[in-house]
Amino acid sequence: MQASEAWGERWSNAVLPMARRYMEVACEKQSLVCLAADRNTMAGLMDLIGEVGPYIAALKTHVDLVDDWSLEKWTELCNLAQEHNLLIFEDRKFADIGKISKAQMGGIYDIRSWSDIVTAHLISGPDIVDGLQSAWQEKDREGGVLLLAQMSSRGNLLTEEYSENVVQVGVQSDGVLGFIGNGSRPEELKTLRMRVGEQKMIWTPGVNLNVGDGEMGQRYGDPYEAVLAGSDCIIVGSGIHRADNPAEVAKQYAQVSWKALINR
Ligand code: 5BU
Repeated sequence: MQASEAWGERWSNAVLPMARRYMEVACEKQSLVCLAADRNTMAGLMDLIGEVGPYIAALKTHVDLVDDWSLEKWTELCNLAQEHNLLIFEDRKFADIGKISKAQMGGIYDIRSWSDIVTAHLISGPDIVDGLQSAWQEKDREGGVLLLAQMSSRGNLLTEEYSENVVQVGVQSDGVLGFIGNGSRPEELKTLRMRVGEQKMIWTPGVNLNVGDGEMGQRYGDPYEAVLAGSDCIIVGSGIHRADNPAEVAKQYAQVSWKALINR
């Protein structure tokens, strides 16, 4: 199926090249799954990507939780992700002023050189998006920022009013790929989608085929419901990487997410 057909208005309204790239990859793979690869060894990560690579569209990393991290091994991981045609998404949750966030795209991890997408809070104001975009530009790379408009964890401090303000600023900003929405509460996602409109993406953590409470305040909603409510990408971590057969389970998430998109 053509991306324009599957994604409809989201495709025709997309401004950022990264948005279309994601929609194309999702169509090729028939999967709206972003794997949250929260394993803390390089070998564990490589095994996981090797197993589930065919069933996912994006790879979400936390570069700073790996015990045996090295630039050489990380480059291998990025190459493997590229072989599987995955977007690489560093969930760094930048929050500082623009120039420092820009500098933090460098450093040892050099996130600007391999990430396609990063997350940011808008707590410090709109210049954070320009800071992150200019870090990619200096490396002649394209990227997209996902702003946290909601979170999946219980008791978080992202109030309705705050969320509305994030959306208001974010929809106007070319460097913004979209927003993080809370996958554990479909009704919150619906409200978010109404506010966001049809142009920007909503990516959602806090989804699992086993709905309910997770560890340390994490909450899970149903991935099918999340997509129907307006999510464009389901971010799944332990549901896949802790499963006995990650490939089989990743395939299930892919099928559920694709079916939901087509029905939407
Ligand atoms: P889980 O194992 O599916 O619970 O992993 C969820 C991942 O999504 C994990 O990497 C979190 O850092 C990430 N996440 C989240 O769970 N909730 C949020 O609101 C945001 C990110 Br933003």
